[in-house]
Amino acid sequence: MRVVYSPLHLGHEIVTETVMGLPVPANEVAERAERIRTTLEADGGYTLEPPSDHGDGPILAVHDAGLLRFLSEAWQEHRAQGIPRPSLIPETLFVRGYVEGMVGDGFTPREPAFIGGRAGFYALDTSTPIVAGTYTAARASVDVALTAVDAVLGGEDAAYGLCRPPGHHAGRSTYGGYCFFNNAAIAAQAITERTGERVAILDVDYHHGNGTQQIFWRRGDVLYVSLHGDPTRQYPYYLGYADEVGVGAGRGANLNLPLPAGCSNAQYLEVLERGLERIADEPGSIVVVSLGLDTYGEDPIGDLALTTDVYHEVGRRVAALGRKLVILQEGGYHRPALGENVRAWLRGVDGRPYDPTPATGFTAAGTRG
Ligand code: OKP
Ligand code: ZN
Repeated sequence: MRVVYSPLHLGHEIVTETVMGLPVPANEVAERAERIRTTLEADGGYTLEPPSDHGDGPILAVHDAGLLRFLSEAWQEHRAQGIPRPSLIPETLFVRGYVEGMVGDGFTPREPAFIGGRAGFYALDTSTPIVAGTYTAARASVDVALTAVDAVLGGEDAAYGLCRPPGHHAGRSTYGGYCFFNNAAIAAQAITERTGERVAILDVDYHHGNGTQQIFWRRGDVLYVSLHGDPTRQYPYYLGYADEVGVGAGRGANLNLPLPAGCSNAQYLEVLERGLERIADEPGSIVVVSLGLDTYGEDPIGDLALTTDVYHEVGRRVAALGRKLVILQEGGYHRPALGENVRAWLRGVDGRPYDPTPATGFTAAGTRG
């Protein structure tokens, strides 16, 4: 399988994130992508290639021009305004209460000039710091996704984009949840434009892909199916409920499958079947997968109980749809097992058996050997 990877992610070097106002060690760190890369290289069945530059066009087909401009300028502005901080975190967030009863009634929200307020105009949370290399990394991550699309449109059955930073929380005009541009949405949009076909997105990250849902909410040509921790207890909290089905032409083209805490492999596979049945009902030859491994039992921010061997089975079942797959990396924060979990998933897609790499000390059951 072709694997697209860019070292430019290394410039998005995050040391701490803030959670409920306090700094904690960052989860979405460069080591994640490096662990995946080295594990796939050691496997020998994957050929790594760099992304090619796809320009602004595919980003602007999905995102607001203001978000792109903000992200492209944010770090320099932050520096120019003389703020001696290692990263840019918004001072305020543009929450709905500011303008409740005003929007759509002769009032248009304005983007401020001061960077602390400007960041909050676009941010969803305070856990997504911007550093010197963030924009370059986020652009490379989009190009990784689009190069994986090129591989599949060029005839490959499946391609894997080792995207970092991830994308599925980024909305039309918002960044957050460690995401800046919505790689999967940009990929799906590019596929619909280039093939004229319908596209399905299967999001198996532990978190609901609120950005992807929002971008395609009114669209009937892009189906969004997501399995995730129930938003009553889990980020992104405000979206991801089962009764969110889309509107207008998009009605019925959004399927949320919330999962209980402690969800086992068997329970998970049952819910997965429902998602796959919905995708099988949909016309189209390509599925975009938002692949998160934060469903793993040992994930520091997830609360499901999946083990490495189930990822092989999930990959196998997704491939059994008989569609071409553009598989894009999202989350997964238990770094010691992350590479193996991705490798198990991809080997399932390839129809190759999975045995743990001995050197990692991990068994298929996910316990330290
Ligand atoms: C991104 B992706 C940790 C709070 C973390 C943000 C989670 C973003 C997940 N206590 N909040 O979907 O893996
Ligand atoms: Zn996640």
